[in-house]
Amino acid sequence: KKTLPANPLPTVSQYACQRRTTLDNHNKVFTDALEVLIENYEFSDNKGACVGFRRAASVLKSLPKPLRCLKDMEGLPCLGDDTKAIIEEIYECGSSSRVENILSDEKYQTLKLFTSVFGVGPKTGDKWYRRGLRALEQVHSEPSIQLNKMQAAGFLYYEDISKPVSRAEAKAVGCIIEEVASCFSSSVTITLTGGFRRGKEFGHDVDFLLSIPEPGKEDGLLPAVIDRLRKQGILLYSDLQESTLQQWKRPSRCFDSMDHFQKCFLIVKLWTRLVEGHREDPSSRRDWKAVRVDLVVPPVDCYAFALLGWSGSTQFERDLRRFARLERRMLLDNHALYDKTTNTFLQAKTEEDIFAHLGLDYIEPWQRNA
Ligand code: DCP
Ligand code: MG
Repeated sequence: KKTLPANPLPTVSQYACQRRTTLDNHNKVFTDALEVLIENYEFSDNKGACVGFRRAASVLKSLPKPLRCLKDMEGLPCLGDDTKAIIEEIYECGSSSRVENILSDEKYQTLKLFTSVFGVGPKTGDKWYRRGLRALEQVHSEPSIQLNKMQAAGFLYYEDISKPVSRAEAKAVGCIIEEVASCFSSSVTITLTGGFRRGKEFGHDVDFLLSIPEPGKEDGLLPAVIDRLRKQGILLYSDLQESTLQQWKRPSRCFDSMDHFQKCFLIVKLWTRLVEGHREDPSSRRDWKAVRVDLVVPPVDCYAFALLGWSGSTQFERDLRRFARLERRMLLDNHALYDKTTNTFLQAKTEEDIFAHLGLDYIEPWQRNA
């Protein structure tokens, strides 16, 4: 008869959706280092290399305490040889030479700067870099560069929107959106999603789901919201995307694909006096701040899927979909859950319903910071 060890280590799942990951990251030294590598691979569009490091960083974020020795890594999933070597070097030298080299690399620094502009992704950033441009000023004063509407707004409001948005600012934005949306229909509900729903105190934007309980009533909601914001003089930028929902379409296998809901990406002018706890700063030149806001309007029968999909984190979403596909033969996206065994769509009214369909314990939003 085999005897089990007296105190077996709790096993850590390879899937973020089977772990509880709060914002209390005990292994920040390691995950910060891995995130530099991930970002650098994203700049060079090396998806394969990103995946492994993202999963490794996510496992480390879920641990209840700091790794104290190399032995602590034994039995943890998703830690490849590269990751282990980096952790080992940080133990021994306090930092990783591979990470330090990236941090001091001119191309990395420049792409980080360029992609910090709203509307500029790695491809555009790389194009500008190859043209010899190194500073935002240079891009702006280069006559041969045609910025699109989004990038032009990104440059115009760069100072504000490159700063983090606080929870108090997010709340103030929520009040404004609620007010303008209720003019369209008194039954509109608005839910804060994204990082703030996961308990973060700061974000790069504010994400909201807007919903109207009567099916089919949501058409026209976002145009009306945008129109009202414009009339109030607080709309600085808007990009409205009409719904391209095809109800019959099976959820795609593509993880990072955008969903098909009616949505808009906005920049709004937030009067600082509307922000709770705001204190007048006499040295400040302006009494407002530009804030990035995303509004999404899913139809009622998709609401739970949209809420789960927009609450993140991105890694948590990736692993939910991967778990569904590989462990349950199901396809999950922001619209629906499809069971390939029975060829049926599984309905859900709440996020709890979706976890139950997947045979997963419910993970609260603040435990999804994978
Ligand atoms: N999302 C996703 N896949 C993507 C982009 C987004 O699953 N490729 C989901 C998860 C995100 C949510 O949408 O949590 C909102 O996107 P944000 O980029 O606003 O991410 P966060 O709100 O989590 O971060 P931040 O606090 O920086 O705004
Ligand atoms: Mg966000």
